[in-house]
Amino acid sequence: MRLRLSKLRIAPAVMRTIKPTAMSIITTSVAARWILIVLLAYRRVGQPSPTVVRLKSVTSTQDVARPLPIGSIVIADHQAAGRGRLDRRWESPPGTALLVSFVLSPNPVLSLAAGIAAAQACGADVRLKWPNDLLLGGAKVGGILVEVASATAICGIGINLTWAPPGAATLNQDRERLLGRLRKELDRWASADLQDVLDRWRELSDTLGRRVRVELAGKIFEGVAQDIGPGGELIVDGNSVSFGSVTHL
Ligand code: BT5
Repeated sequence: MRLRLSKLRIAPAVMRTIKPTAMSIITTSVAARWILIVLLAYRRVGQPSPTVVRLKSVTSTQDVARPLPIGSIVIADHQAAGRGRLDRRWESPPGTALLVSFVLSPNPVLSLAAGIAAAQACGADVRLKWPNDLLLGGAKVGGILVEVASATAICGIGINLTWAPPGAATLNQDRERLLGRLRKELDRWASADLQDVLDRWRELSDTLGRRVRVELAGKIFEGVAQDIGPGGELIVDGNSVSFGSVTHL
């Protein structure tokens, strides 16, 4: 049976969806074979995956993704109220950026894992700045925002493609191809071992080894970013920094 099906060059993914009863019909008549192949191909190609939501304009992809089940992905051409951390705005004119939110299982180092996935999807020139920036040539080209809902984590990723605010960078890549690579990388890194995430983040980091300024609520200090701790916190001159803003000096 396998031999005969493989002679028809049916994609392995299609073969997996063929039930045993259908298998016997397939082999009884050439016409029935082709009808079934066309129907299966239509089922796979003709209907988009229900977990991927594509929209022209939203307030924020994070808001659309929040009630959706794990595995869902929301992509928009434009956000009227895109946001960063700490109530900051994320700006991008329509059609100039990859703006996407993934509904994932909560994970204490998801922001770092998503940074790794995004950097690897973008290419070798993109580096990571703690806690959530993607840098190209030292300028911000993208950012990660993880928001925890009741039993899910909404992981928002924005990457500038053809427009960036002053001082920021653009990646100039095809949005769909970038999204395809990002989905694969995120599949892998969102469920990777903690130690693998920490090790890979260290390798991609542009922050470690630098002098940095840390701004926490009402407190500013400078020091050398030495390492990240087991929860993804930044270690600056022996002090553990779990949130706040970091400037490379
Ligand atoms: C971030 O916040 O970098 C996280 C950005 C996440 C955006 C995505 S898009 C899809 C999903 N839906 C959303 O609503 N959000 C996510 P933060 O580190 O707080 O950086 C925000 C700061 O970056 C702003 O205060 C600006 O200074 C700057 N900024 C705003 N838009 C930018 C852009 N397009 N490129 C570079 N920097 C920008």
